[in-house]
Amino acid sequence: MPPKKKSAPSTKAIDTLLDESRKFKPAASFTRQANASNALYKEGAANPVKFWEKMAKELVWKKNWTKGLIWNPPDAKWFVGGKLNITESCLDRHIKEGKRNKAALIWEGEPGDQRTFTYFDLYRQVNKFANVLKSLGVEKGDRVAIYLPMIPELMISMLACARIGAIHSVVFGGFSPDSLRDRINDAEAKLLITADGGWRRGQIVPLKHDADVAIADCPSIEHVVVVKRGDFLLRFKEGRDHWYHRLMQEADAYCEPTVMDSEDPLFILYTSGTTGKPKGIMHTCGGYLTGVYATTKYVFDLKEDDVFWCTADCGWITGHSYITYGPMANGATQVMYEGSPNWPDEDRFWQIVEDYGVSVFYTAPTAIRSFMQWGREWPDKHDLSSLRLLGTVGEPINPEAWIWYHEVIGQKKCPIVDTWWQTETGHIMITPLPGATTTKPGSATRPFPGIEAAILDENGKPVKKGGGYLAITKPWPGMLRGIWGDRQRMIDTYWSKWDKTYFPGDGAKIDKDKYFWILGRVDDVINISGHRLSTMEVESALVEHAQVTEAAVVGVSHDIKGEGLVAFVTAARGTATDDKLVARLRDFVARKIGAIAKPEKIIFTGDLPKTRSGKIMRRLLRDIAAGKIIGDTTTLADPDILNKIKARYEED
Ligand code: 7RM
Repeated sequence: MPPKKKSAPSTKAIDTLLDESRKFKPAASFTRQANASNALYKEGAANPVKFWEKMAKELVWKKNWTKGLIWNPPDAKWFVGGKLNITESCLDRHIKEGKRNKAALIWEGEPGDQRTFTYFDLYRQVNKFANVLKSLGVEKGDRVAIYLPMIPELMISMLACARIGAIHSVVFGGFSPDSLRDRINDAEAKLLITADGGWRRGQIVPLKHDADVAIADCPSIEHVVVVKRGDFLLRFKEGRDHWYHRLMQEADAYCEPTVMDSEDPLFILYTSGTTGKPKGIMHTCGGYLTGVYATTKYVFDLKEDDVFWCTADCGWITGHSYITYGPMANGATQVMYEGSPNWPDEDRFWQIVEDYGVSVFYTAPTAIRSFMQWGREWPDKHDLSSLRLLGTVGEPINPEAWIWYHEVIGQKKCPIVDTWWQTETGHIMITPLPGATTTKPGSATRPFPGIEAAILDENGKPVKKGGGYLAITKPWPGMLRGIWGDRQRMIDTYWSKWDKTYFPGDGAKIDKDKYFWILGRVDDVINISGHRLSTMEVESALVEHAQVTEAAVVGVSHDIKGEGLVAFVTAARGTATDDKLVARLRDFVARKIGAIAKPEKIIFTGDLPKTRSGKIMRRLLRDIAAGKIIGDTTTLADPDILNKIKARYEED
């Protein structure tokens, strides 16, 4: 007999059980100096288009736009008729307006080498490299693939493309030759920028070697520019391959910025969907820069003296928006680091914070959970008093991780901005405004001014209380303009659930103060006896237990309940992972959120399967729990972990 499944009532999308009631009011001392105040919310709500036009006016334009927005769902045009080259906002204006000798980029390599670029240095390098690209036949609208480690040349390459109107497609340096090949071929890139190698955990990442493997099957590639990062072995193909430093020696110092339409493409960035083929998300010049500029200014509260550090790689959207474009458009000083957080030791990040006096720090919950596991003795060894604001992005942050971040890293004095957004949204969408918004651990709080979001049910009706689907109900400047070469897929994925409303694919709940709590991907919602639960809430309850550092919860089919829960748990260092702990954890979950959420099974594992950007891949754990053949693992950071978990699961 097939299992009897009760289905959820159609109006109620997700039940929510976890209740977090701690609140953190901004300190008066922070509020007094903050870039944002509550008035900004009012301004955004009164007239979103006018609000964004005001933000756009703070950038450099060659020609003013005639209309703020033309909205033909799902197509938006922002700052219509406006002309600009975004590098003038990121570089030229700063060297004209007193920041010529200000440090733009303070870079540290994993082996400990350091390089600092003033705004003038960066401006020079970008201009020269733009001329190099031109000399190799790159023209406006051509695609350029970038496959580099986190070195200054990565940012220089991106900005040089933008200078001449070429569309960059950055491929994360940790991706395999196959992934690189598919992305180059999809975009038909003409030129590839790579390096002889990069450093990761003391090992050389042989980028040029991997690139050679990839481009053996890339007919569109005409030239390869190779940055010399070390003394790494490589093969050169005469006529096709060129050393970056050689070309730079001969390049002219100034490159006239190509005049771009506000709606001309700026870049493509591939994001892997749940099914195989990655989607080339397209962003344009005027709207995207306006969105990242304004969110950087108000969410990170940047001041002339700040040292900003976003720990992401430029291979992800976070690195595009909050390393290359947002901070540069704000004339900020920022730190860039090449390597891993636990090399040579678990305090590398805190050493960097101390050495450079980092004041605004932006990282991912997965990193914070690692720090927690490594223990507070590592940050405690360092002077972190320069920090004044902390941020998170990438996944829901469990309240316990939030509190740890607040107490151990922020020393109880730094506001935390939990920022929700996506590759597709281009910039931060839901976030506290530091100094203005009272925060609640685990909540991304409210939409950024000028952004309108809602929680809807399947039929597009607002969910008044509890959980549903997150929806963005008005167009915003940084919204994706398409998927490269596949318009229908963009419509199907994001614009088909409801009318004229964007569907990000996340579940969320709203509380009585109209705060948003992101519950994770809707694919991760499970149905136990007719209750639709977000696995994220069960994970948060588990992480709250002192002996748990990380947890991933998935659904498996269950004869009576329809679905039951399996929890994969990483225990705190030195914990005995025995049956007693299993019993304690099951009881703990029952107490925290209710008996319905008690896991059927708890499997202890040293690590969880994660994407290369650190997101837990529950889909693969679902396959293990269901005894299925494991699905596509190409985006997995460390495939070995999966085999270990599988063996553990089958043992159990
Ligand atoms: C910036 C980035 C997007 C997905 C998104 C969510 C999840 C990101 C948060 C979050 C809860 C957050 N782009 N996500 N930020 N969930 N709270 N603050 O990560 O395209 O790589 O991923 O990440 O599921 O849809 S992304």
